[in-house]
Amino acid sequence: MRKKVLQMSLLLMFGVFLTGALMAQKLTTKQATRSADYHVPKTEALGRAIGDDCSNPFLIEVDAVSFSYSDTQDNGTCGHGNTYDGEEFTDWDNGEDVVYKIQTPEEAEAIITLDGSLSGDGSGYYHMVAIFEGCPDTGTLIASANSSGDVNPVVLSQVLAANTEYFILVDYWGISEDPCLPSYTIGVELSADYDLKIAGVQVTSDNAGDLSVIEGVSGTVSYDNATKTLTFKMQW
Ligand SMILES: [Ca+2]
Ligand SMILES: [Ca+2]
Repeated sequence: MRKKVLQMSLLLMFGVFLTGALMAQKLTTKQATRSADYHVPKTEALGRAIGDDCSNPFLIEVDAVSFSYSDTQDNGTCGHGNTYDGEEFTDWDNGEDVVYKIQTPEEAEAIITLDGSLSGDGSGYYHMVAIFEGCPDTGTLIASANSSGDVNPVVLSQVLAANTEYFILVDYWGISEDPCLPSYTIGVELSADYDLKIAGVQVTSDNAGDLSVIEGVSGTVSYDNATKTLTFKMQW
């Protein structure tokens, strides 16, 4: 019996290994069809249109956490110029790009979702998203993710510090006949876990406004993290 279980485990492990290897091969094949080392000519002029670069970015204005934002660009990154094209992303930033600026009044976890269209030549997904503290060419890269040829949407999760200027870069593995991401929707969700638990339940930006949803908590209970105030409104 034990031998059989062992055989099955080995078989399962081999299967997982094989699936992983096949997936890796698939991705490599897809990416290999995309010519490398081509760069869309860099745009030097600054801020011709909103989103072109960090001198004139799309602004994501966060008044309070929790926070939700969504923006759809029907022309994608097209027409916004290849402003940012460095070494750190190899080919993933050599096409036209768009920039967003975000600042949060309190520390929060950001989940950034970039839902991009298929490439202009229909061969796959070639978009990427990155977050920088400061402008992409002079600031510090915090996190990035790309579509690896066939991953869409691309999701990035990152804790943002309070009152700090961050820029989100949407970029593309451009080639001469397909220099920009044809269209996309970007979503940003901010939420926070506070240093407080009630009845064993974590207080977050999502439930702070009405803690009576927690089992065992009655009356109207809320928490304001800015002033660290827990408010009970008892009913007599
Ligand atoms: Ca640009
Ligand atoms: Ca670029």
